[in-house]
This record gives sequence, structure tokens and C-alpha cells, in this order.
Amino acid sequence: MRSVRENKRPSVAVIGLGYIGLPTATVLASSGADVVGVDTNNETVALINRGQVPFVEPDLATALAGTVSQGFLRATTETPHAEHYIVAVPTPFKLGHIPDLTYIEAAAKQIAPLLRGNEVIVLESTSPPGTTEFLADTVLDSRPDLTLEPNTAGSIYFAHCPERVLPGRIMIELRTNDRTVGTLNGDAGERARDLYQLFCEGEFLMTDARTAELSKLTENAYRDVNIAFANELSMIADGLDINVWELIELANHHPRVNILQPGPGVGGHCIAVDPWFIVATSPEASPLIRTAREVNDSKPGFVLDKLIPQAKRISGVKIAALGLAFKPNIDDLRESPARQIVNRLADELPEATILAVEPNIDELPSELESRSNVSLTATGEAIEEADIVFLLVDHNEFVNLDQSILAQKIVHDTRGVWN
Ligand code: SAJ
Repeated sequence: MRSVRENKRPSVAVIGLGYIGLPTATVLASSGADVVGVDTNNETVALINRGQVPFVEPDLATALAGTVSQGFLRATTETPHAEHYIVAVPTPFKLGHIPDLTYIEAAAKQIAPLLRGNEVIVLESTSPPGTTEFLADTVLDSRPDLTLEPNTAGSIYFAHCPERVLPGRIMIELRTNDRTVGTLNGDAGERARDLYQLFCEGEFLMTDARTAELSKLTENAYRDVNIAFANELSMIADGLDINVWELIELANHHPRVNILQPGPGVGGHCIAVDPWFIVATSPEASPLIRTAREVNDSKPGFVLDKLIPQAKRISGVKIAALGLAFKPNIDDLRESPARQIVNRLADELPEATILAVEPNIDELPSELESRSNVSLTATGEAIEEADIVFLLVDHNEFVNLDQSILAQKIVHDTRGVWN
């Protein structure tokens, strides 16, 4: 059997061309693999085949255009046969914060009929413990001729290699971050590592699939709990008329204290979601993780409760809401507290004019677009017109603006950037 390194261009099918799948497909294609990206969205597929990226991520556009034009990456809606499959589909949760594995199940059913034996299937999607096993069971249920028993004609190898890149730095972190690789059977982990070593210079940390699954969830729950601590402090400080950012700066001078930053809530598809997978798996044993989620989820309401009574006292009030993304300098509005806040603001202040500013998008998401009291506005114009400037996201454009334009305004700075 030839290893990936001896093989000139190993073939890889990446299932799911989202924020993780597409950068991974691109970096693999530019590092020596023949990659086919698979997505159910025809528009995404067409765009990628034209060498274009459907979302903003620094350095991705150039790398993608290069690999597509060289013929090392193409996109399709039809899953092809490949030596390696990387499953990078969404793992959302259902009502009651129960993990929804529908997309993983669908990927397994797509791949199963194509398998010939000896393929490696890597689950990248962040998943509750036991999901790699679920993926394998789903494949084997429809292909009883295949087996997890290694080194036979029908052996299929399963591993979990959770992504841990930070949106906004994906193209750097894909290459430099250490990777945890969990083996379900045989030498699946080693074979996954060989593939990922084409592009990843980080250390490879080898374990079993279940530990790898929980380790990824643990990383995001750790961050969520720490942000919850900062958010709880901000609510305590507010009641005591203390500046929370000064408070945190002081405390962080202690050599063993490193408090994160409070904000209007926690967003994105990772930190606001993954801790629930731990809670769903071990509800009795996870009160701290659950409470952290609840504290962070309560923060948008807290921020609105501070602003709305003040806004109601100004007739014909105009509010510049700065930022809709879930974090700075990206266009990703998924699970964004800022977006949620602007929606609720529009509901609760029907007479107000809400000037939504988001420099990274060209049009408002549909639920905001349809509102008569919300319009997408440029930064300078929004601030000039507004009575209240409500900073929700610390985009560079807002952090670096000339603060003299805020002089006559009521300012609500949820990120502490104009402190
Ligand atoms: N946030 C704060 N205060 C802070 C830090 C973050 O309020 O001090 C907020 C952000 O504004 C944002 C949310 O938390 O709304 C999450 O942002 P983030 O930058 O902490 O993380 P993500 O969701 O972009 O990416 C995380 C990363 N995980 C960790 O840092 C442990 C990333 O490495 C993971 O790959 C990613 O989740 C993922 O895909 O799981």
C-alpha cells in the first residue's frame, strides 16, 4: 500500500464547502492533493468553479482562485469516489439544544455506495462524543460488505480530526495549529495525519475518536465559560457604577489572572453551540458549562435593557447600530448577538430610525431588510445622523474612527473600544 507522501496527488473529497470545508479543500489542493469539493448548494458550487469565494476570509480568495485555475480543486453537487473523504458539514442543534446529526447522516449515505475498500473517512465537523462511531455505523449499515476490521479487502478507516481554526485567521491557523486526531479503527488516525501533514506544520496529537470529539468541545466550552465570567463581571460592575474594562485591566496585572473581554453576547457557530453538546451528553455533570451558556445568552437582553428606556425618551430617535457580524473584521452573521440585538431593537422601537452599519456586507439579512425602520448605512453618515451610537462589534473601522465625531452623541459601547 502506498502512503500519501509517496503518492503524487492523493485524491480527497471534501463534503461540505462552508467556512471550514472550503478553506481545507483549498489548502489541500494547493499542497499536493487532487480535491473535489461537494456541496448541496448549486450557487456555491458554481461560484467556486469560477474561482470565487462565497464569504469573506482573509487570503482564501487568492488561494482558491489559484488552485481552481490549476485544476487541483473543483466543486460539484455529486459525491465522487476518492481515497480520502473529509466530512465538514454543519452540526447544529435542535429544539432543547439537542445535537442534530442529520447532515452527518446524509454525508454517510452519500459516501457509502461509492466505497471500494481501504478508504479513509475523516470527520472534521465538531460533534458530540460518539459521532465518529455513528458515522461509521451509518456507512456500514448500508454497506454490510464493508468492515471496521483493519487490513481486509473491505476495510474502511474512520478518524476524527476536529477543526480548531479561528474565523478571520483560517488560512494561517490551518497551517500552524496543532491537530488532535482520534482513531476509530485500525491506523485511521495515522493515515489522516499523513494527509493533513501535506499542509499542517503543527504538532499532531494522537488519541481515540471519542476523546478527540470531547477535546474539541472542551476547548470551546473553556472559552465560553471564561467569556461568561467577563460578561457576568460586566453586569456586576454596571450595578456598582464601575468601569468593567478598567476593572479587568487591573485584575489582569496579576501574574495568574487573564480575564477575557465582555461584549454584547457570544455568537458564531462554535462557542455558542458546542458547549450544549457537552450538556446534552452529560446533563447532570455539567452545571457550570450550562450556566455559562445561559449567562452569555442573557447578555443581549441586558444590553437592550440599558439602551431602550433611554432611547424611548428621545422623540424620533435615530440609533446608529455599529456592527452586525458575530465578531470583528469578518462578514459572518451566524448566531450573531449584534444581529439579534438590532432585530429586537427594531421590534421594540417601531418609531425609531435604526441605521445599521456593517462594512463587511452589501445587503442586510432578509429579516432586517424587510423592516421599515432599519436601513444599511455607511459609518460616517450613520454616526452623523444618530442621537445614540450603539457599538456592537469592534471592527477596525469603528475602533480607529476619529472619536471627535462622537462628542455630541449618547454612546453605548458594548465592547469597550472607545473607553
Ligand atoms: N468574545 C467575547 N469576548 C472575548 C472573546 C470572544 O465576547 O474575550 C465573543 C466574540 O465576540 C464572538 C464569540 O465570543 O461573538 C466567539 O468568538 P471567538 O473569537 O472566541 O471564537 P470563534 O467562534 O470565532 O472560534 C472558536 C475558536 N475556539 C477557541 O478559541 C477555543 C476557534 O479556535 C475554533 O476553531 C472555532 O471556535 C470553532 O470552529 O469551533
